[in-house]
Amino acid sequence: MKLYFSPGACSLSPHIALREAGVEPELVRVDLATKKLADGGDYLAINSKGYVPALQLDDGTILTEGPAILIYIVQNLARTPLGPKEGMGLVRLVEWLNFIATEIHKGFSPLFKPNCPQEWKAVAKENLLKRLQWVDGQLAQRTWLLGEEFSVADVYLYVCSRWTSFAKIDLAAFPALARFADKMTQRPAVQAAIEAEGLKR
Ligand SMILES: N[C@@H](CCC(=O)N[C@@H](CS)C(=O)NCC(=O)O)C(=O)O
Repeated sequence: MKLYFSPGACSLSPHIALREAGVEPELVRVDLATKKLADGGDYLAINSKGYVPALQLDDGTILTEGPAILIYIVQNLARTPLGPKEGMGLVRLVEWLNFIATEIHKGFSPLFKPNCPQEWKAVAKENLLKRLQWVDGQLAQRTWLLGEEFSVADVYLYVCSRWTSFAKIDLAAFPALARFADKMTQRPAVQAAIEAEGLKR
């Protein structure tokens, strides 16, 4: 199984989830600026959308879109549960994944774009802080996003929380989120993925 990734980007979330599932993926690094692979290959031939992550299954099938890949891992690969596979439980998981993808992940995006006007960045940051505040309130009441059950939604939120330092957001302002991120960092799958992506400080 091949995971197309860029160090520390949102592709870290399926990377961690795969390791949580007991799968060590073959990592293929993508240069997001040139859309080239380490061997000079064309990433656009793998994922014509040009962004990571993409997961290539052993039969050659390519999956894209982080939340869809996470659901695939939950339903097909996890040896120990990484979230509900069906019914209302799955609906709740998708509810969280969509929130993280559209409100948190994409909330950070303008802050990373050098060509984004400062006024736009300021508005984006204000909105993102509101969302982080809300998540902080949720985490103050539960162990994991789904309650007592650890899931791929926690992995995705953790990966986004790592971007706060780059965005000059003090995680200490969100104590429950900071505790959650700390707890996530202790997990062996997280440590292994961070090491494999060369992110260990
Ligand atoms: N909708 C996509 C978004 C993925 C995404 O934003 N990937 C970023 C890294 S976190 C990327 O590759 N950006 C480079 C680009 O868009 O050219 C998903 O959920 O998987």
